[in-house]
Amino acid sequence: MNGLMGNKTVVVMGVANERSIAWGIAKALHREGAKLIFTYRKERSAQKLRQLLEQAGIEPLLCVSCDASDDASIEAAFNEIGARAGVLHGLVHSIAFADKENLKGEYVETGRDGYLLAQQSSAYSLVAVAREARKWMTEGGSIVTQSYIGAERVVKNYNVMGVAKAALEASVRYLAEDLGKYGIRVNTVSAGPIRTLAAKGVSGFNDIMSAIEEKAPLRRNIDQDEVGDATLFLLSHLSRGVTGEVLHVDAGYHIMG
Ligand code: NDP
Ligand code: N5H
Repeated sequence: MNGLMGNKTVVVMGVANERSIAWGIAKALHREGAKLIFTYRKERSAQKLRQLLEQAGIEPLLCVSCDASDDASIEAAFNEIGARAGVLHGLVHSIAFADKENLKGEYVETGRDGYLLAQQSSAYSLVAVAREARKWMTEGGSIVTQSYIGAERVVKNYNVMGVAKAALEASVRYLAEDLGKYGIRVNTVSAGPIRTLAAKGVSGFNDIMSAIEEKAPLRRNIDQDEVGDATLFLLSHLSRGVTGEVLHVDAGYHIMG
């Protein structure tokens, strides 16, 4: 067995390009010997992914399309994944979506459609994929999702996504209780801001990064590789006693008043 993840198969959802948090996670998992399966939504992401895998010399077990806001798409993807892999040991959920119009101004203006879009793509999607993935986690497993401090506190402009991340973190706890009896753990990483495609063009992103350089105990921002290593820990045997947890990978920013 080679590395921390030797003989383990992990599904990674949410690589859009080389800046994606999910790509930082995939690199860490590959380094530690995991067999990898990827899901994507847009064809553009699939093309990027294939390029990245080739450049990095990673041979995936499977790449399959999966729209996390569509139950039929999730079911079809996990049926194909199960048929190929037989057993799954890990799942990385690195997916969120909200309408740009709902990521600025006042939260009180959020309409029903925008609220539901954020919730179903960013929070319910974890519940739906956990339900499908657990069918193949017959040797126990570990599920890790990505959150942000806007789940716990009011962060300007995060608005509807803060409420979706609060639901995501509560879901992590309820899923941890449900799946614990099968030896499946469920945790989340709460990352500091990272310049990714999803973060592109959102209001206030640069100001938040500067505030962290000033205020965080480590006086710097964090990167995809640091989130990758922390997620690797939560997917590996090293974290076998940890479930239902929110692990902050944010240079310590969350402890500051
Ligand atoms: P990316 O833009 O790189 O990744 C976002 C991913 O979400 C894309 O791969 C996109 O796929 C996917 N996605 C969105 N909606 C769906 C859907 N319905 N079905 C399937 N896939 C979907 O950005 P990040 O890496 O930054 O984001 C990953 C996670 O990290 C998110 O949950 C985000 O909230 C979280 N996070 C990010 C932080 C940051 O500062 N960047 C900080 C803390 C948390 P496609 O393009 O193919 O649709
Ligand atoms: C406080 C902030 C800054 C303001 C809020 C940002 C929220 C970002 C989250 C969501 C995921 C962004 C989003 O859905 C953008 C889409 O409307 C448009 N973009 C896209 O469609 C691109 C092409 C695709 C790849 O994006 C998705 N989502 O599929 C928070 C920041 C400091 C930290 C941050 C950026 C957190 C986070 O959760 O991502």
